[in-house]
Amino acid sequence: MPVTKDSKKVYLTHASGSSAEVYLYGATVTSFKAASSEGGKVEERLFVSDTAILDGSKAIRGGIPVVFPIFGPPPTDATAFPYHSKLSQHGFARTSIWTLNSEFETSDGGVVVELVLNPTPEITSAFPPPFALSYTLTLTSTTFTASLKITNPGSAALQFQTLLHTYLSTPSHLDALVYPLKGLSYKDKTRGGNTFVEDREKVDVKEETDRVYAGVGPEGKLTLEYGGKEKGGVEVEIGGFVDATIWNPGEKTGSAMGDMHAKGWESFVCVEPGYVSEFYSLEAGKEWVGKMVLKVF
Ligand code: TA6
Repeated sequence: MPVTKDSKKVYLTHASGSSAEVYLYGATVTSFKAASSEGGKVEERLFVSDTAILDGSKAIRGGIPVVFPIFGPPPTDATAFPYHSKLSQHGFARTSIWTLNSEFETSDGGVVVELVLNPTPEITSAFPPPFALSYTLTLTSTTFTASLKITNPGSAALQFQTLLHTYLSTPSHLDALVYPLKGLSYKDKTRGGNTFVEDREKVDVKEETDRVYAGVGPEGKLTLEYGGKEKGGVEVEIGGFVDATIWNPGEKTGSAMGDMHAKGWESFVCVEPGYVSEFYSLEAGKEWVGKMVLKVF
């Protein structure tokens, strides 16, 4: 069966042997297993902490958390953002229960599920602006596509930030490289949030890295390459999103995280397509789509 489900998760299985899993909680994808080429060894491509909280009491540490309608800490300007300023870090999408709305196969055998999040009374009490989220996930033999459609059914503009907080598994963070980022400006959260211009052809995360690069999209592609003997990696194709955060907490920050297993930070690089450098203002009745395609190699 290409799609099965239980009370907590939806399971996608492709004829090639690739697979994916997504929690209804936060619409958090927690597994994408695929071979680098047809007939190759099927391997897990996402990182989820061994000590991730999976009972719905906290955002899942790993996989692909959905960030909406804010990225990072809430804005401090309560006049400009009376509702966003009261939200928790990264917003409520990643800690809300989504609904499986549809499932189907494409003509070339891709397995597709759509999850939706519409305002619940709890959400509306904290965030009154109307919105509708539709999250379409597509699995093929070597790719996984996440497409987030944000609709504004209201009569006023909807302000939002959004991001797919993708934890890509790596044999070691020490020889992982992300490119191309050279020439892009980035906000460095490890250096007071100041802005710099990337001068490296390939960016490593040997030190704690928390950088929001602007101008990666709206159409673009980043590559995460595993160095060393285990050559391989993941291409991250971006559509709609204009920014990308590159994050690895390193030992000091990582070891202080209650839901990060010991040395967990050595096994992932976050490559996070987003629209986060500013708030997007979605006009009444309009929709916006952000898309990420993971292609393993
Ligand atoms: O995307 C990077 C980041 O914003 C970091 O600053 C760090 O806070 C990370 O997200 C994880 O945030 P979380 O709320 O999931 O602990």
